[in-house]
Amino acid sequence: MSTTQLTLAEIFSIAQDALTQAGANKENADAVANTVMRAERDGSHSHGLFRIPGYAASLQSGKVNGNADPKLHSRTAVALHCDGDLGYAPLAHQRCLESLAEAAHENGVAVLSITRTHHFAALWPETEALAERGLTAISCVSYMPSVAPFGAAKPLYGTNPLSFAWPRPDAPPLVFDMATAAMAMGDVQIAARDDRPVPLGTGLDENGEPTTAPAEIIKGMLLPFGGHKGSHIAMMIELLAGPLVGETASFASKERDNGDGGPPQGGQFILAMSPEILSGGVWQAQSKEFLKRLGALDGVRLPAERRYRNRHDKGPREINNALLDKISASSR
Ligand code: NDP
Ligand code: PYC
Repeated sequence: MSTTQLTLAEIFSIAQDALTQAGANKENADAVANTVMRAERDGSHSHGLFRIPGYAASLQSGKVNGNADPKLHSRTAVALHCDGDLGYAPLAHQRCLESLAEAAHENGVAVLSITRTHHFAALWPETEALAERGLTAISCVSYMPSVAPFGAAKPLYGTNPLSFAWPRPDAPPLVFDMATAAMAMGDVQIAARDDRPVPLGTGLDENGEPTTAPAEIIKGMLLPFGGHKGSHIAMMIELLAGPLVGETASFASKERDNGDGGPPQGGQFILAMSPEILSGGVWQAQSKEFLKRLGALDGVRLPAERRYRNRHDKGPREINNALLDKISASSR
C-alpha cells in the first residue's frame, strides 16, 4: 500500500477544499473538515479522509445542504431540539452542544434531539466535548440497514454506533465509541479495498452464509456484536435516534435516500447528565477509585487510551495514495 505523509493542517485543507468544491459553504466545510482532521489525528481512519468521497457525493447530488443553517430551540428547559437543515452534523454540534451543556449543568440532565441531519463521522467528538465540560454523556445515531437482527438473515439495523463519556477532573474524559455491528461498515470497506479477510462472525453473504470476504459482506449483511444482547442495543438505537427524536429508523432512512453513497438523512440522540447534581456532589471520589482499580487490572486498557496516545503525536500521518486520488476525483 503506497502512502503519502501529510500534516494535520494539510489533512484539514484537503478535506476543506474537497467539501468546498463539492458545494459546501465555508462554515459547513470547516466544521466537517475539522471532524475529519481530528479523526485522522486520533487514528479513527474509517471516519477521517476515507469519508470525503461520500461527503462530496451527497453535496453534489443535492441530498445534503452545503449551506445548512442548523437552528436550536428549547422544547422545555431540558429538552432541546436542533433542526439540522439537511446539512452535515458537525455544524449542528458546533452550534448546540454548549447550550446542551448549560441546560444539563442547570437542571442535572438535558437531552438534545437533532433531526434532518446527515451523520457520517465518529461519535466521540460529541460525547468527549460534553465530558470536557464536566458532564457524562451518551449519544447514538442510526444509519441504513446493514446489520441483520439476531436470528435473521436480512439487514434491518444500521451499524448504529453508541458513545459514552465520563469526565475525569485530573485526566482526559473516559470515552467509548463503538458500532453495534461486529465491525463498522467503514472498516469492512477498508478491508475490501486492501483485499484483507475479516474475522468469521463479522457478517453473512447475500445467501445468509457466514463468510470472511468483506466484499461479500457488503453485498450481504453484517452481524450485531455480542449475539442477541448486541442486537437489542442496536434495536434500542433505532428507536432512540429515530422515533424518539422525531426521525426515521434505518429502513425508512434508506427508503428516502437517493443512493449517492453518502449518509442518509436521520436523527441523533444526545443525553447529558451532571454527576455533580445527580450524585449530590460525591461522585468524584467513588469514580476515581473505581477507575483506578479497573486500570490496574492486568490486561485491561481503558477505551480512548489509543486515541489519546495518537493525539499526542503532532507529526504527519500516513495517508493511502489511492484514497487521495479518489478524493481528488470525487470533488472535480
Ligand atoms: P472499535 O471497535 O475500534 O472501538 C470501540 C471502542 O472500544 C473504542 O472506544 C476503543 O477505544 C475501545 N477499544 C478498542 N479496542 C480495545 C481494547 N483492546 N481494549 C479496550 N478498549 C478497546 O470501534 P468500532 O470499529 O466499533 O467503531 C469505529 C467508529 O465508527 C466509531 O467512532 C463510531 O462512532 C463510528 N461509526 C459511525 C457510524 C455513523 O453512522 N456515523 C456508524 C458506525 C460506526 P480507542 O478508540 O481508544 O481504540
Ligand atoms: O462505518 O458503519 C460505518 C458508518 C456508517 C455511517 C458512517 N459510518
